[in-house]
Amino acid sequence: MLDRLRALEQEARTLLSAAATSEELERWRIRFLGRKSELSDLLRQLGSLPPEERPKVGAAANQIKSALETAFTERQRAIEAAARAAAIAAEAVDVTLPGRPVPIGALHPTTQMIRRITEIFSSLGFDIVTGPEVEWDYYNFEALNIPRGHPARDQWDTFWITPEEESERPMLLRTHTSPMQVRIMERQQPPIRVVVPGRVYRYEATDATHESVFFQFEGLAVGEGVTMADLKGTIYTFVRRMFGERRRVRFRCDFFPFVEPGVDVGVDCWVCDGAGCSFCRRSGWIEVMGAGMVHPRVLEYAGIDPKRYTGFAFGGGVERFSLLLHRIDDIRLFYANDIRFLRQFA
Ligand code: FA5
Repeated sequence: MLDRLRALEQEARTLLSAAATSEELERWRIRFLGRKSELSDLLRQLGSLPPEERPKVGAAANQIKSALETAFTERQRAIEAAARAAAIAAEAVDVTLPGRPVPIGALHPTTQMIRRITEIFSSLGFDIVTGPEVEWDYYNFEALNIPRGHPARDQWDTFWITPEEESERPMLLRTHTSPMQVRIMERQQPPIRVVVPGRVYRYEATDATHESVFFQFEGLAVGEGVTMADLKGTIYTFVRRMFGERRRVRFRCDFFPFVEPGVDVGVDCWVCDGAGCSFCRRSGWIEVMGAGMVHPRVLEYAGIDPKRYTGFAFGGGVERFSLLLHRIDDIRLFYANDIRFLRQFA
């Protein structure tokens, strides 16, 4: 029986060191230390041994049992520790992995262009102000020398706000930023130098160069002795900073009811250097904005003495500048929200 006990211990130790998981360990425990194990059987048979052998074999059997129990506990601790280490390793952060990119937004091309325009005028001493998009008919038309029935109103058809009562003054979505000329002059005496960027609305069919909602910028300078030379100097500087220092600028007569004289401002084509190409429609020139000397009647409307003060005003389309500078062929791309288009300006 002693031999059998020793052989059993040997076998148990070999298999214990091979057990790698807690399931294998449990199977081992049932097999070698469980109630139905061979060792328990042998212990139960002690009574049938001759009395002189009993103490010796009994002591050896009990010693083997407790030795196996100790070995089991040690093995169990080792397997648990290994499992914990594996779990920690699985959760570990690999600090050498490259980071995931964080999506970063960018300014809309129209916002970028407004900033570029206003930065140039700021550097020339102009203040930047904004005004209401919902405007009285008075500021959008009347005070700009465009009375009711004036044919120029057809050029700037707009969206009207339905009045709640017959007697209410007519309101509309402004068709240009020019109403701010009057608003500014009403609240400030000269000298005045402001630029007004903002959204404007027109009731017209959209196409590659026309939107019904778009942005303009307005400029106004009023003071004593302000002349057409000041207007030209300001626009020369602005146009060259915007379109390139080598550009030539052309002023041609044009009509806007709120300026006299009125001009349209052209720049020689920067694609062909004025020779004529498909970009400038073979003319060599590109029209970029309207301008003129503030009409005396507009000064009067705003409460400024036209005998003492004179001024100039100018205005242009923000998207038109982007179209021209980036050679984009359709204005509708700006507000179609196609991320592939917008990303090109990021
Ligand atoms: C005006 O709106 C005048 N208020 C400009 C002005 C200001 C003249 C001060 C004199 C003194 P006009 O209607 O031409 O003018 O519009 C000015 C610019 O707005 C145009 O040159 C064009 O670039 C842009 N624009 C006009 N209509 C549209 C449209 N439907 N879509 C996009 N841009 C437009």
